[in-house]
Order: sequence, then structure tokens, then C-alpha cells
Amino acid sequence: MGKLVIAIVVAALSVLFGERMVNFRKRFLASNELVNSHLPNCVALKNLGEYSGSEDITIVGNGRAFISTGLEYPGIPVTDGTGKIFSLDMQDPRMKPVELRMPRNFDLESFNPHGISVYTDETDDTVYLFVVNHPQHKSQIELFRFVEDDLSLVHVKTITHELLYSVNDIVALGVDTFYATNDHYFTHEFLKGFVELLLAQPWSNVVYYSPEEVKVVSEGYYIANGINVSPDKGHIYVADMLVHEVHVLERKEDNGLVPVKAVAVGSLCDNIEVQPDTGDLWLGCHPNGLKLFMFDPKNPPGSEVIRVQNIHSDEPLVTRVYADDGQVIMGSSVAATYGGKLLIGSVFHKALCCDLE
Ligand SMILES: [Ca+2]
Ligand SMILES: [Ca+2]
Repeated sequence: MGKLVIAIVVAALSVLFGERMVNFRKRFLASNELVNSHLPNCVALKNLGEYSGSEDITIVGNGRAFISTGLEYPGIPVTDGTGKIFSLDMQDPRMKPVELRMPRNFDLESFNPHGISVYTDETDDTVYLFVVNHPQHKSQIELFRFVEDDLSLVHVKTITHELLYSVNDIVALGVDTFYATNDHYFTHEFLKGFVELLLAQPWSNVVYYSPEEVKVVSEGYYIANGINVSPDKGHIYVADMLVHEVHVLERKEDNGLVPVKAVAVGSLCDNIEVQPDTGDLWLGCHPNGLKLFMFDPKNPPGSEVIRVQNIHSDEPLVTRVYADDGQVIMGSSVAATYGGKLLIGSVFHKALCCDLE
């Protein structure tokens, strides 16, 4: 049965069972009221546009942050300009991101960067940047090598596969191995951006990729979004936006994933960053998904940063570190910390740098 037929059948059933609409509302609203809770000394990152977006940010060990900007995603307000990758040296007090020079042989016109992940090859300290790219709204992974001397990227290869059809985020585990989330089941823009949201079915999954083997390793998510790995590489974390949970999965020798538990985080969490020294999870979240997908500048979507400590213990500590009603920053999608500072990125708005204390 084709995907379209399945959609029509389920849509018809949904009409018959109206409570689905109630569930739908519940899922898209984490809380009815958002109380602002700001951090000290927040400033917008320089050089990024007011509306360029900074959907994903990751920071490597020496304090170098990578930022993906310019995402165009169905159903979300469009960002300014084309896709770019910025880098920010968090040890430099000027806190000024620099646009990375892109290789000449790379198609910049259609570059539409989404989730990112960095892998450092310890044998020679080469830094690889993995970028989810959606040229013409398709999904593929671009593998770049980062050249620190002249702040440029060298394009190593493009990875495509039929199982990588609606990729949101990735976590790299080797020079060409990674786990990736597919946030939707459909690839057609209308079905993905409208019908599927309305149906809210657990059709989203996690895929393992290596040149030798590609397989679905975990499924049953409503919208699998951010993905990351524990510092000891033993566990994978996946944010399921629509059920306001972060899933903990154990990695097996064959790279399969076994569910351990799901932790309630009280918001529609997007990307996940893991603090290397503590193992804490930092989540950029959407307190109100409806406001995000039905954008109204007079009633903008807010932002929330949530931290999860001791996630493997019996009592993980979930804390809301930052909250804003959208007057300062709309649609936060990622939060990453280094040296007492917190970077907050957003789907289509600015990026902030705040002091944690
Ligand atoms: Ca990421
Ligand atoms: Ca994401």
C-alpha cells in the first residue's frame, strides 16, 4: 500500500475519532503559560543575521563552536540568506562567529544546512563536520574536513541513502559512521508538513549508517529530532518532540540500539548537546509547537533551554535554565555550553550568548 493511500485511510479514521484532535493539541502545547526566566548578560551573536537562524550548534573540546544557519524547512518561517556554516572560538573574548569558507566545488546555492555533528579523528586530530543538507528539500549528509588555519571547509563527500529520507539531526561516531533521526515518514512537502503533523503517528525513526551497513535501529517516535551520544559513547539520546521526552538507548556491538528509558522534559525539545565533563544534556526546546508551525509575529513562539543532569540515575534532574516568550528569542532549537557561557540557537531567528551565572 502506497504512503498516500495510508495517509488517506488514517486521515479518514482521524475524522471519525475526534479525540485525536484533543491529543494533537496536548502534544503541541507543553505548557499553557510560559514565565520568562532569563540569564545574565545575554547578547545576540555578531555576524549572524537577525533572522538567519542557527538551528544547530555544537562545541568541540577546545571551545570551538560550529553553527548551521539559513535553514529552510516546510511550515516554518523562511530565514534570511542562503545556508552557511559559522565557527566561533569561545576562548576569544570578542565572541565573534566567522563564516567558514566553503569549497569551490560545492553547490552553495542549494545548501540548506540543518543538524550538525563533529567527529575528531584521534589518530591525526583531523576534525570532520557532518551536516544534514536539504537541497530542493531532499535529505543528504555532507561530510567536510575543517581546516583551522584558514577557517575553511573541504568537502569530502555527500552521503545519500533511501533510509535517510527526512533527516533532522545526526551524531557522528567515526570518519564515516553515524546515527541519524528521520523526523517524518513522508517526504512529500504537503504530506510531511500538514497531513503528518495532523495525524501525529509514531512513524519516525533512527537509522545507523556506515559504508558497509545501513539499518533502522530504533522506531516508534512521533517526531524524532535531536540525537547525541554519551561521553563514554555507550548510550544514544533521542529527543521525541511531540511526547516531550528524551529517550535513552544503549548501543550494542552491532550498533543496534536497545531502549533503556524515556525521561519527561516538559517541552517540545529539538537538538541535544552533551556536556563532555559532566554528561549533562542541554536541550533547545519549543514550549508551544502550534505557535512555531503557525507563525504569527504578534504572538511569537517562545524559547526554552532545559538541562538534564544524572540522566542514567533513578532520578534525573530536569531544570529549565532559560525561558523567553519570544520577545528576545523565538523558536530556540539548541543550547550548548562552554566555560560558563551558554549559546542558544534558533530555527529562524538570532543566536544568543549568555552567562550561566
Ligand atoms: Ca546535532
Ligand atoms: Ca533539530
